[in-house]
Amino acid sequence: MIPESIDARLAAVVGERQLFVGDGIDARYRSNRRGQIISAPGFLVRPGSAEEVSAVLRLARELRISVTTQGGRTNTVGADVPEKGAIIISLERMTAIEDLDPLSMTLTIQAGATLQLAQETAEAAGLFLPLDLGSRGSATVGGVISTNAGGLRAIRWGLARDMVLGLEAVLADGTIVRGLKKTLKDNAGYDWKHLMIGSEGTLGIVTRATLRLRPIPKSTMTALLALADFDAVMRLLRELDVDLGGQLSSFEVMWNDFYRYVTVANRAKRPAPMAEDHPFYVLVEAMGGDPEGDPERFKTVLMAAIDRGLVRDAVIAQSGRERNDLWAVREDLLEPMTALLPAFGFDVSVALSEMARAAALVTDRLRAKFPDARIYTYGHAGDGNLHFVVSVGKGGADTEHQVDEAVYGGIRQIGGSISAEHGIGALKRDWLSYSRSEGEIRLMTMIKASLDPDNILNPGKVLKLESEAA
Ligand code: LAC
Ligand code: ZN
Repeated sequence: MIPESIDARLAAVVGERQLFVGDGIDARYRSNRRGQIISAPGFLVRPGSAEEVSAVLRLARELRISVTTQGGRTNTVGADVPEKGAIIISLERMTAIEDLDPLSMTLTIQAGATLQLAQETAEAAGLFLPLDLGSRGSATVGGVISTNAGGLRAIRWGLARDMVLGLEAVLADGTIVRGLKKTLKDNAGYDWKHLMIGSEGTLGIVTRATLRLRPIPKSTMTALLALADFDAVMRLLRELDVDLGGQLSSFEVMWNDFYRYVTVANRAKRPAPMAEDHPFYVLVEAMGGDPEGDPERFKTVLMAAIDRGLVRDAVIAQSGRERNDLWAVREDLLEPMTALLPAFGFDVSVALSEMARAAALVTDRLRAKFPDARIYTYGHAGDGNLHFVVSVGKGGADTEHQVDEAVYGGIRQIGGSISAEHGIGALKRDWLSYSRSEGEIRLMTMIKASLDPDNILNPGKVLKLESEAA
């Protein structure tokens, strides 16, 4: 008997129309977002259910072919790029909204649905999914869960992890683990879902999730503020936290270099909302339940901060359009950042008390190696999360390594994390030991070995295993 081909066996699981082989796989599935890593996967399957995902994994394990899961492919660290010859499981067909429970305030949705669809589904029911990030229109529910995305409102509502009540995931051996609970409290044994959340496709494949929703805020107040130094930024954070009565939901900081560069680059599209010569800018948003009183209080609190000299200038959005224009300063980065290529992006975190020192140290270390480096600094100040975009005029692996060393060496010195919210993926794997102890990495390796002994799930990501060639 002639053994059945892999193609035929995969087609038997997902159907011929949902299988693509070799060169028949569209280019967009083969590389990471910026095209730094390009791969030659063997197969792309687009399953329609957890059962199909399970059958594909059983086959992959039997044949010893690795699997990389893809959602919206907005990952910044190459966690969504398959190995040569691997099977890509794209969840893009699994987009169904399965249950919206207004009383429990939960949304159960398939992993391939976009974050935006989840947000809009909640809103249509008068509810609110607080997780929000620039790539909301393409990033998927499964993707934000498996990277434990943070984004723009983590200061108030936490990261993706904090919004997942229940999960369905498929393990490397094909076991479908169903735990779509709607309860906030569930201490019945190990909370296994947290192993899947943030594991970047290396421990299991998330197929459905039950998300925690909140009542939809009735007021949204947005302002751009200018400040003289980072001390003032931190003092403002503390004061707004208290003075806005818990309504502070975003606190995004931009160093002058970032603000100036982005507003000048986007000037043809929209004028800068404020002069470009302030050392720091903070985009503040608050959300509350009193559409009459909240904006008044917001204004009063900000005016008082100006009167005390803490804030040098302020623009408060008076309409939805003005709000979008203020957010665009922080979010409309595609063209300005594309103009910098080749460039390297960073996503680190340090204690709030160390943020200013970390930014200065990283800048010094970069300039020592690359005196003409262009460095743009911004981040989610309330979370200790700094982003750097660094352009040194050339790309390539050697340059990248030197730039990485300058940044991560500084973060190691300060005791921070080399990834706040984007994950480790393929691009940061070699630096994991800069912010995780030996014991931590050993524990991670033990978890990986126990859940995926054959290293089928997204190999080459997060951890460097002994079994892999040096
Ligand atoms: C941001 C992405 C880079 O905050 O995390 O814009
Ligand atoms: Zn970010």
